[in-house]
Parts: sequence; C-alpha cells; structure tokens
Amino acid sequence: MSSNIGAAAKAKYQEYLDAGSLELKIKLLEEFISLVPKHKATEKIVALNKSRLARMKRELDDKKQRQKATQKVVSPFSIKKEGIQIILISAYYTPGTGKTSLLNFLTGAAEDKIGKFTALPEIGIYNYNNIRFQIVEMPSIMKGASEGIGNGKEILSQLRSCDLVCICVDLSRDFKEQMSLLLNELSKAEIRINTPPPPITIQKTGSNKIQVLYLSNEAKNVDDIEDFTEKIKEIVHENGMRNAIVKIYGSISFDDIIDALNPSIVYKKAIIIATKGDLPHTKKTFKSLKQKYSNNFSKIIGTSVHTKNFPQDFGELVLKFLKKIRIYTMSSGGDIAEKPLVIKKNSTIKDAAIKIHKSFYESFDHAIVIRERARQKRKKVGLDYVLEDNDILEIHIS
Ligand SMILES: Nc1nc2c(ncn2[C@@H]2O[C@H](COP(=O)(O)OP(=O)(O)O)[C@@H](O)[C@H]2O)c(=O)[nH]1
Ligand SMILES: [Mg+2]
Repeated sequence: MSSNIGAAAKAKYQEYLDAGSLELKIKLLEEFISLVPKHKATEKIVALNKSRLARMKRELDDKKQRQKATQKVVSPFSIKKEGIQIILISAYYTPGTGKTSLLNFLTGAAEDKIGKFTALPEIGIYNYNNIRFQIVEMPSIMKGASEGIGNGKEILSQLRSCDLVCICVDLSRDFKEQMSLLLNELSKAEIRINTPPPPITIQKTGSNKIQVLYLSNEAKNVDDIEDFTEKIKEIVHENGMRNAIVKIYGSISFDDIIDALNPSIVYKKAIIIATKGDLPHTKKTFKSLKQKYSNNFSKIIGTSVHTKNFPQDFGELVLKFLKKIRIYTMSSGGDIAEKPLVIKKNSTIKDAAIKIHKSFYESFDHAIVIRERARQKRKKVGLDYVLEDNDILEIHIS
C-alpha cells in the first residue's frame, strides 16, 4: 500500500484485513476511508475501497434479508386459500357447536377432533361437481376476541380474505347470545356482514379543496344538500384530507362516509348454519332464529350432522348465494374441461378471457358460446357478450 496514506490509515487497513465478521470489516473500512488524506495520489485507493465498501454493505443486506426470510414466523392461524374458501365460526361453548362435525361431514377431515377443543384451524376440501370449496374451521370465538382474547385477532383476521363466512349456531343453546356475541366481535374487527360497501369513492386530488359530487338521483335525494355537503367535507377534512374528490353513487348516511374513509373495513357475505337440529325443542328455536335474523341473513340453514340432515346441494347453494356462475371451457378439438371456471354472475367474455389468461384477451378474435339450456348452439360472440351459468365457451385468438 502506498506510503501517501499515512501511518494511522495503514494501521486501520491492517485491522480491516484481520477482522473476522462482515459487520466489523465494514466498520473498519469506513474508518480507513475517512483516515486517508484525499488528494490526487490517493484518489484511486479511495475509489476502490469505496466500491468495495458498497459491495460489502450489499452483501450484509442480502444476508440480513435471508435471515429474516428464514426466521419469519408464519402464524399458525394463517391459511393458504385454495378454491372457494368457506370459514366456519361459532361462539365458544363446551361442548362445542358442531363445527368439526360439519367439517368432517362435508370433507371427511378431522374425524378425530370431533368433541375436542379446536385450538388451531382445521381444513378440508369439499368437492362439488368438480368445484373445490376449502372448508376451514376456526377455533371458537370468545367475548373480547376482537381485542385479542383467545387468539381472537388472528382468528378474525383470517375471515378478511375468505369468500363466505358460515356462522354456526347451536340450536340447543340460547341463539341470541351466540349471535350477538359473534356479530359484535365481527363488527369490532371491522368486518361488515351482508352489507355492500357504501356507494362512495374518495380520491385524493391535486387541487386544494374537497369536492363532493352526487352522481345519481338517489344520491341527490337528501333533505338539505348544501348542509349535507358541508358536513361531508368536514368529515373528510378531519380525516386529514385537504384535497379530495368525493363521488356518491347512491343514497348514503354519514356513517357510510366514515366507513368509506376507513381502509380496514371489509365486507363479507355470511350465512347461518344452525346445528344439532335433532335435539329436542330445536324446531321451535330454529323458527325463532329465522324470524329474528332473516332480515340480514337470506340463508339460514337448519341442520343435524347426527341425522345427516344437511342440504345435498350445498355447493349449489353457496354458488348462488355468492352470485357466481360456472363456465366450461372447450378446446378447439371439442374437449370440454371437467373443472369449470367459477366467475362472478354477469361476467362477460372479456372477464372470462382475462381470468383464463391475459393472452386470451390480448389476442382475442372471437368466442363461441354453447348454451344447452336455451338450446343455443355454437353462437359466435364478442368480448361484451354476457355469460350465464353452465355456458360452454370456446375462445379463438388471432
Ligand atoms: N345431537 C347432536 N350433537 C352434535 C351434532 N353435531 C355435533 N354434535 C356434538 O357436539 C359436540 C361438539 O362437536 P364438535 O363438532 O367438536 O364442535 P366444535 O367444537 O364446534 O368443533 C360433540 O359431542 C358432537 O358429537 C348434531 O348434529 N347433533
Ligand atoms: Mg372443533
């Protein structure tokens, strides 16, 4: 090493060479660089070591990232979603409501767990006409779950990404107690059940004001629209937004505005499955349950696993409730896929093409739809054509 760099820097460089760990090497090399007098003769040494230093720092970063990745603890409550995900929940009681029994009845899973406390999620696959439904039993929900009681936060957070929540209610116990506990915890966890998101969008803009637009006659139908608008502006302003455009598409309340400003709210569809319908007096209880909750729950099913009383077409019922349809794709050779594509009702050819693969949309030429129920033979259609349940679809690309 050149004598231009001085004794102190030289000594530091030796320390750097002798150092064992990457962290220490980085620290010493940084110190060395700062000790080197900066002039023409040392220019190259400094540049070289600076780039070496940068490389070592990158190396250290990578190492840390890798460590993080291997250390990362996956929550035992987290579930990889497969197919249409249905989550069973119930209020905590001993003996339990019958979730594991249901799971086992539908999927064959977890037979040995029936009658035992389910501490972690149990999973099974329910196959219905080649459609896969992933049934997940969550541990029972206790009062205070939304604040973390009984792993409540982890349990409730899993519901946020599911397709359908099944609220299981034990007909041999007080159903109001079970329902109010569950609905209360769901609401506190910002999970809204069977309500659509409010017809509002709020976007930040560049202009320094809050604008409110009413985009339908229904939206305009408020008593004092000026006052209403001022209040909306205040709420939005209070949420830290100074410049925004609020678009209202339907009739709303102030609570809807607050909800629209809260990004953590999710909207989930739910049905009620009443269990143990074979036990005495449960018929009357089921009737009262239906009476009390049918406003919010259009599907309330009375069941008994013990007497095998359960809708045989449960898969059909779920698809209908979730407003999904099945599309069977056909290859140009005329082979119809066994497994349908499950998509939203009123989807178009374009939606289906994108769902199959982007390239089907990008290179789309035309499609053929066979609709057996309507005796529709090979009809040639374009991207805007609206699909129906059980359509057979052949996509031609250019
Ligand atoms: N009478 C009756 N008992 C049931 C029924 N389903 C489940 N059970 C009983 O209820 C208890 C709890 O069932 P389990 O499936 O473990 O409930 P979980 O705690 O919600 O998972 C067990 O003793 C089951 O045998 C049913 O349809 N009828
Ligand atoms: Mg269980």
